[in-house]
Amino acid sequence: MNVTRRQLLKYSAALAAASAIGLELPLPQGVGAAQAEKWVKAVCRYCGAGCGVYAGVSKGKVVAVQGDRDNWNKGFLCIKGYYLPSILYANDRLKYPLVKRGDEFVKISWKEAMDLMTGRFAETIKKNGANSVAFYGSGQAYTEESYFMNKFFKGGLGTNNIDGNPRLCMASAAVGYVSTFGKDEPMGAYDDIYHSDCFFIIGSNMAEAHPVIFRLVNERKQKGGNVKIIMVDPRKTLSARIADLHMSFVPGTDLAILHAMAHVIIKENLYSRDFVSNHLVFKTVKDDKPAKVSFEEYVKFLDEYTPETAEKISKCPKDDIIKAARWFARSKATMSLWCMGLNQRTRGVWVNNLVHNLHLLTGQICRPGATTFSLTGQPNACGGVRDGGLLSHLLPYGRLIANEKDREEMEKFWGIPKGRIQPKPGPTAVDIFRSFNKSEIKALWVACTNPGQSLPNLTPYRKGMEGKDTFLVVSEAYHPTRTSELADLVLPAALWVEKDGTYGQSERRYQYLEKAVEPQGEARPDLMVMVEFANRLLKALGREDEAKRLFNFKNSEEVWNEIRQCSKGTAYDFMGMTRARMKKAHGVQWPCPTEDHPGTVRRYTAKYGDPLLKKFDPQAADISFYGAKADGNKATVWLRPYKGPAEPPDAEYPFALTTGRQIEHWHTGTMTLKVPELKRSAPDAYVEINPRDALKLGIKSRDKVKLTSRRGSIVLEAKVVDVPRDGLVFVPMHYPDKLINMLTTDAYDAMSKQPEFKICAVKVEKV
Ligand SMILES: Nc1nc2c(c(=O)[nH]1)N[C@H]1C(S)=C(S)[C@@H](COP(=O)(O)OP(=O)(O)OC[C@H]3O[C@@H](n4cnc5c(=O)[nH]c(N)nc54)[C@H](O)[C@@H]3O)O[C@H]1N2
Ligand SMILES: Nc1nc2c(c(=O)[nH]1)N[C@H]1C(S)=C(S)[C@@H](COP(=O)(O)OP(=O)(O)OC[C@H]3O[C@@H](n4cnc5c(=O)[nH]c(N)nc54)[C@H](O)[C@@H]3O)O[C@H]1N2
Ligand code: SF4
Ligand SMILES: [Mo]
Repeated sequence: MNVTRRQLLKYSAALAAASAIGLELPLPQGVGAAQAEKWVKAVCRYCGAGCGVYAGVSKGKVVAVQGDRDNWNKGFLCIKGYYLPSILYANDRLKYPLVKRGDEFVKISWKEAMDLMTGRFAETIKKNGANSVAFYGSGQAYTEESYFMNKFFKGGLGTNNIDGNPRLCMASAAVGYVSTFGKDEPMGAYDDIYHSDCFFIIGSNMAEAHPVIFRLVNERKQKGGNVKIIMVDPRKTLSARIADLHMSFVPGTDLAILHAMAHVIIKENLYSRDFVSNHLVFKTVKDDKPAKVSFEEYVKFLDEYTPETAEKISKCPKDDIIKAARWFARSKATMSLWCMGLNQRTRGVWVNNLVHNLHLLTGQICRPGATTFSLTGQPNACGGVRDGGLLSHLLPYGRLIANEKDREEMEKFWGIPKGRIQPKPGPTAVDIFRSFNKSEIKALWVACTNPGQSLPNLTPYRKGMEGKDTFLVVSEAYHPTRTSELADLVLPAALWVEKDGTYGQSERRYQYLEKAVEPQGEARPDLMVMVEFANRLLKALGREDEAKRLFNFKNSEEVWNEIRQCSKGTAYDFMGMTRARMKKAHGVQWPCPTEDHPGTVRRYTAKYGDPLLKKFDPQAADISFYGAKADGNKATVWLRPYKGPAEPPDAEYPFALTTGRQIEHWHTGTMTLKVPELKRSAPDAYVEINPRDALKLGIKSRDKVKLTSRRGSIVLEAKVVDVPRDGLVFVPMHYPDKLINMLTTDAYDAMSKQPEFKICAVKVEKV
């Protein structure tokens, strides 16, 4: 079936508008499908859901996209997926390297660009050491690209000045999993949605940010009999409209709600004694160190978190809290799903821990439908950055910079001298830019991310990026962006299926994307630019032999094969995911230790098929949290006291500002704002304000409204809708000419270093 643009828009609206979702929705092939001469297997460029797609190619161009019916998404895509072809052919695709001369960007050759870049990096390193350069990467780069840069910076240059934008996104979830279970990444899978009877969705607007996963939740609700959906969000989002229970509360207070749910679960005897005694330890923090406590001490800790107290703190009705606790504990299988509403918080790790606590106490974990599942933001935040270790404190596949044994293991694996990897974690995202502001970092390469728009509290960082004595290189597919406009050198990047590589997504699913078409103009795959850079730079530093031995990859497959070896023997283990197999498969879930292993749907349970369980914990009968070896393979229930946000509203700034997403657009809009249909559907920024607050302030829809925080102000059109709760306003993050991050705070979580994009205090005035 070939559909018109109008039909496609209607289809996607239906897919998003929860109430309209039915199983009868036809599967459109996308605009232009009839012209396709061949279909190339790939994955959607956007969210971490990782929908399988086929790209339709005609005369060397991608002309259509259709969903892969043999993949988990069963052929369904959201509106962004269907319009992928347009992003390749936008007018502002960058086709040549550009250098800044005065106020202008001038076209130069690749040779000149690489000479300039390696010259500047080499000079800086020779004069100031390796810690004077840095790389800021992305959860949207391919796994091979992230792994290569990580190896080059930590193992080649010997600096940990390398971090990625998942620090703004998944860091709290990653640290949450590690602190509770000893290892990162969810134990469950999308398959759990088919078996769950209670969905606890907290701080996630799935209908707009993960529409095709949300479709599965709806399908389950419609087919599953008495299936309950609890939605915990201070906005009544599109997702909240299908909830059986929408729990609204003052932003940043949900820690109190989660503790009160645990309180009810204990008081009403709804917890699992078996789980508590066999699989859990309880911990608090004393003198800055984790300290074990007893179950009884935990129960005592919960005493003060009665539903009444939680209601006082959060303004969420206590009856809602009690109801939620009962549904959560009593359902046959409960699945939690969350995203930035939890992670982008100064208490991001803690609130992640508290969700895990509920699953552990009730034993709602490690069986079909019962699991605690972090939704991933970017398409390769899991694969390239969390698993591959492109964060300043990590080494690949669960190893840590701070752990001597892990460093030695990687030094041996990479074939570099002992002691090359520095023992101290490097600066994280925000701190890289703070150092760049102070010229401590003097040369910075930014690839596949747009920090000039996406960092919080932009003003100082944009000033730093423009700095005259520092050197900023930006690899981009478009120009200008709010980052490339500040660069000294801009390198043109091949986009999406103009190159091949691997994504690792939400449910530990790795997928290979084939190359479908040639890059445009002189654009090159980032990986090949990185390889050339590494070889030239080491040569300039007099280490040509090492470059040839360690960094001379010819293609992504060679890097992939090293990655598989690097994962061998770890809790990840991709040995079974050969390139040949990945080309044919519709995604494979790790651990996958051998070529004939089908991949792992559920981890930490022998009964449901974790192939590594007996290897890491030979004594285990069934469930074992073997990532937490030091705790006897038991998971940790953390005692995390309630703390509010860094900048709550006050008399002078009486509203909370929250920021986030719309279904049509992707982050900084460089791609989706170039798609005419998406731009028409969502053309401009706005501020959502509810009718009660609007009435008090004399504001109507379309009025101009000025928002002011302690850091900046912005004028936006008002959209009066009953979505945000009282005292809360919402602004989308997507619009380059309306930089909402001029207002947001760069206060971050002490453990994950993830900034609190979700809450800051503002004044709201009619202009
Ligand atoms: N269309 C689209 N989809 C995307 C993306 C995109 O740019 N566009 N980006 C992808 C990426 S990288 C990410 S990280 C995800 C993000 O996906 P989501 O996290 O689902 O999306 P957001 O809109 O950022 O925020 C989610 C919700 O958090 C709520 N929230 C705010 N404060 C609090 C709080 O204190 N507690 C709780 N519980 N909730 C709160 C907000 O009201 C909002 O509805 O989306 C991915 N998918
Ligand atoms: N206010 C506010 N700010 C936020 C958030 C929020 O909720 N609120 N969310 C945060 C989160 S969760 C995230 S993930 C970040 C996202 O923030 P960014 O990563 O900065 O946003 P993107 O627009 O995804 O930037 C990716 C860039 O890479 C380019 N690109 C695409 N493909 C390629 C390629 O193959 N190679 C190269 N070199 N470039 C390519 C795109 O054109 C785009 O400019 O934003 C964060 N900022
Ligand atoms: S849900 Fe995410 S991965 Fe799937 S089509 Fe939409 S943007 Fe792409
Ligand atoms: Mo994200």
